[in-house]
Amino acid sequence: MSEGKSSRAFIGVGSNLNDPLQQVNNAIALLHELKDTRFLAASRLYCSRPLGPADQPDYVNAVVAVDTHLPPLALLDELQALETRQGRARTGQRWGPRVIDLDLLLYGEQTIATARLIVPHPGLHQRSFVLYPLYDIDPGLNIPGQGPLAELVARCKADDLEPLTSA
Ligand code: A4P
Ligand code: MG
Repeated sequence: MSEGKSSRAFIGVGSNLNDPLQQVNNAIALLHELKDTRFLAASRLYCSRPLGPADQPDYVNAVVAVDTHLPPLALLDELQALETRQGRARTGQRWGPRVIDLDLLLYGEQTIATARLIVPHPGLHQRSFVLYPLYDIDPGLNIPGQGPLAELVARCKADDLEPLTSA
C-alpha cells in the first residue's frame, strides 16, 4: 500500500443467489486484494430475511473493514468491478435477488451525497444485517449523522437475523 494517510472504510457484502455462503466467502477473499487497500477484518456471516420483496431467498450478509488510499468513488468503482467479476448482472429489480452486492457503508467520518454515491449508505442505521456485523468488527464506531453504533444496535431487533459462523 502507498504512503500517506488512509481512510477506514466499511463494506457491506450480501448475496441470496447461487450458493450465497460461497458467494460471500468468495467476495471476502477478493476484497483482500483491493488495490491501495489493506484488509483489516471481516464480521461473522449472518443469514437474514430479505428486506424488500419477500418472494426471494434469504440472504447471507457480512461486513468487511479496510484501510484504503482509494478515494470514495474509486473504491466504489473497484467494488462494482468485483460485483461484475462475480457475475452480477446490473439489470434486476430494486432490492431484488442478487449473486453479490457490495455496498460502501462508511468512509471515515465522511458524509457524501452525489448521484453515484451516498455515504453513510441509506438505511444502514436501521438494517439489522448491517448493524450487527458492523458491531462485530467495531463496537465503538460512530455513524455520521446517526450517533453511536451501540445505540443503533440496541434499538434494532435481530429476530430476522442469525449468525452462521462464530466470531
Ligand atoms: N450507490 C449509491 N450509494 C452507494 C453506496 N454507498 N454503496 C449507487 C454502493 N452503491 C451506492 O446499486 C445501485 C446504485 O447505487 C449504484 O449504481 C451506485 O451508484 P446496486 O447495487 O446496483 O442496486 P441495489 O443494491 O439493488 O440497490 P440499492 O438501493 O443499493 O439496494 P441496497 O440498499 O443495496 O439493498 N435484504 C437482506 N436481508 N440483505 C441484503 O443484503 N440487500 C438489498 C439491497 C435488499 N434486501 C436485502 C439486502
Ligand atoms: Mg447495493
